[in-house]
Amino acid sequence: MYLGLDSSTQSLKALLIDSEAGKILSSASVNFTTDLPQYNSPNGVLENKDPLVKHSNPMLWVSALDLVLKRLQDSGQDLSQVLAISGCGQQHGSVYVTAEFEDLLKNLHIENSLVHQLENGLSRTTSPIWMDSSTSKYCEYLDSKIGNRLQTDTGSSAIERFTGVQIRKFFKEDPVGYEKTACIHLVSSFLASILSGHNCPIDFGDASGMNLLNLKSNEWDAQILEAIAPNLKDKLLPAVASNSTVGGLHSYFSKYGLKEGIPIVAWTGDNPSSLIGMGAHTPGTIVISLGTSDTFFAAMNEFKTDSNGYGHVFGNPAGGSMSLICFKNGSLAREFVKDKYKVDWNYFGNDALQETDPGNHGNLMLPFIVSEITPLIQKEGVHLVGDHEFCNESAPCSQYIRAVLETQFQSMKIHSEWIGEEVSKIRVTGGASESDGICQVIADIFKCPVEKINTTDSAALGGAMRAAEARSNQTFDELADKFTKSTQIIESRNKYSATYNKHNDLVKKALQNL
Ligand code: XUL
Repeated sequence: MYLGLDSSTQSLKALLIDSEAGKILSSASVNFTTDLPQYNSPNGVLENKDPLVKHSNPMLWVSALDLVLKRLQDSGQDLSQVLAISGCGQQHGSVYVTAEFEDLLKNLHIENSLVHQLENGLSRTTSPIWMDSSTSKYCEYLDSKIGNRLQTDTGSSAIERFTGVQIRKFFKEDPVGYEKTACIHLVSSFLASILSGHNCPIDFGDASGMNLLNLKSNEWDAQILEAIAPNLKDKLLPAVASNSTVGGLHSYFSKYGLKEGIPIVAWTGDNPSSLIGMGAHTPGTIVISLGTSDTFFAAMNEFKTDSNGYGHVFGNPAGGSMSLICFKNGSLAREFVKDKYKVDWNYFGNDALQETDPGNHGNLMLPFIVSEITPLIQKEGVHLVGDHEFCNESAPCSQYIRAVLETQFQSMKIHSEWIGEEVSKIRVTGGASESDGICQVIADIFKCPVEKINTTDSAALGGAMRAAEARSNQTFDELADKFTKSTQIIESRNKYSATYNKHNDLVKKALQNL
């Protein structure tokens, strides 16, 4: 048995697999809003007056770790059979710990909760997460200090949510807190550290979301580190390959029936983990993940960066690189339209699309319910483009539903053009991917078949598969064959090709006019 965990924005999930039999044995999950209301963090985020600031309480994740393992144990599986554990976390979010943190980890006692024993080990009580976009001035600074090399060496130009500029903001706003910080973690390495009982390194996959790792050498970039904050090198452990074993399970976790000392394989980011869990570890398959954020990612044949600055290159946990593009207004925008017109998901993802025509007669909706990452839009607002009736909001609601979906996926196609690699299929995951109607829109816009697979927890599954690959003789190809078989294929329809070419031009123009 191998165990995979996924600490995402809104929940922590655990998934147990039998890697030989190709079976998912059990899963458990903790919802941050409903299961841990005492943290006052609806959807996993702390409230803040400034809409650009998005922080979370790291103790929420720690509390969830105890709870999810308890729930997994209660599901009746014999956890002493688990041979190794890995996992992943929401990307970019950073956790700041003091020099005492490592002692607290080492001395964890089975009789107390993790939160009770670790809460005094933080040098910053909150963690900026990927939704934060309050660092534009630090991005300008970093770009001016490092120039174009920032993108060609780290895979991304300076990005608001990336950890480098978040660290600089902390150093500038709270130099004493920064000084007290002995080690800076990502969500992934923070949770791996708790399992292992010592500070664990960040893997190449998640480290690429920091603007600090030189992807040519896979080492922290000395010049960038210096530009961010003093002595930063001392606060980061050297990054490691994703299949490294970073520790053995601390005896604390024997309270859940797990065996002390089983290997902990380096944790990675949720998107790199999903690349594995979707069976997309080799080039040719794109993954579109429709979650809190919509993400687009794929293994890459060659290292190439986005001259427009929106796309990223991350380390692929299976080796080589992967592309990633993140859209913050994913399900948020779909939910906004669904709620505005008081319809249910079935109507949204099926009937509304039957009632309207592909291309929507050129009617578009650019929905920025929160500030957007791709393209960078700091001001919220919903923009309607099209005929008089549509722009006056007097068209049937089905048109607004088609408009939001088509514009989102066309924007995704436009913003992924820089990758320029051959694609044979798209695999979809996340809530909205269950709708055949939505998958058909994706297939028609991308002109490519869309496949569904039978797990919705691809990031947690990727964690379990990565643990199995690193600690057994099974390869990712073999594991993907067993765990990621396609269950349904939705073909793209040639007859709409010209309609969507025109639609592509319209969306490009609308984006330029924003
Ligand atoms: C990726 C990103 C998000 C988070 C969500 O760059 O910011 O997809 O990883 O958990």
